[in-house]
Amino acid sequence: MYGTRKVSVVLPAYNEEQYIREAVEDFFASGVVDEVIVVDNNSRDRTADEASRTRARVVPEVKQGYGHALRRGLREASGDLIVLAEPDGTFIGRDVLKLLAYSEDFEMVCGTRTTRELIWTQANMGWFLRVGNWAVAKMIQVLYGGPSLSDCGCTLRLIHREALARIQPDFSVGGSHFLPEMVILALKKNLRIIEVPVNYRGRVGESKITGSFAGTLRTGLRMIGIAVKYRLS
Ligand SMILES: Nc1nc2c(ncn2[C@@H]2O[C@H](COP(=O)(O)OP(=O)(O)OP(=O)(O)O)[C@@H](O)[C@H]2O)c(=O)[nH]1
Ligand SMILES: [Mg+2]
Repeated sequence: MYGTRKVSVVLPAYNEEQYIREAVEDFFASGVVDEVIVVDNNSRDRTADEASRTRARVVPEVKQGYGHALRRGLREASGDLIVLAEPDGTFIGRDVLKLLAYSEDFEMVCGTRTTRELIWTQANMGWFLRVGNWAVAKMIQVLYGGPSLSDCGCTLRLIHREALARIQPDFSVGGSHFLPEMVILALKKNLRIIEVPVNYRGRVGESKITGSFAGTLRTGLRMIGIAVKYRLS
């Protein structure tokens, strides 16, 4: 609980057997998390088994994709404040407290992985990823007259249930470029958004999206595509 508000954490999981249990425990260990939803996205390893040994609620999502998994988790979460994160060891459970501190004043609080002091040595945050995330975030900021944005690809973020209800019906992206759609829809509804610096560590287990240059480029181009599409529509 955060004050009188129930806090949910959504963890999209595709073959994350190595860290899923520790991730669930780490988020509960923050002391403020009431519910963890693990969305098992057709994992072929023991992700679901491992998750079911924890206090998390495990829900299967058969539509394959990062966006589909997050959208399913957002539908399942029962909290007043809903946090999106990843179960791969890149994010730290106690950083939820940073998001919560700003949730008093903002309807959406997005993590940013651009603060050098918080990027761990092993983190997958090379220059291309860092500059690319920053450039697409700035593009969205300019196109939609948003607040200062510096990272368009940070899963760790918080949204109020009422704010989510206003944008949820318009979600359309099921792939790896879901996060910018979420921000763009929120900006179009004039929701109050702020970014806060969060820790970013190296991942445990195999990377699925930004582990390769090609994967990063593909996701980046899709993010630009969605930013332009909504501006023209
Ligand atoms: N790529 C991908 N990720 C999925 C899918 N379903 C759920 N996920 C989860 O979405 C999160 C993002 O994928 P990651 O491989 O961590 O990608 P990333 O965060 O860009 O890069 P790294 O953490 O450095 O590997 C992970 O928690 C995945 O388990 C899916 O269909 N595709
Ligand atoms: Mg990751």
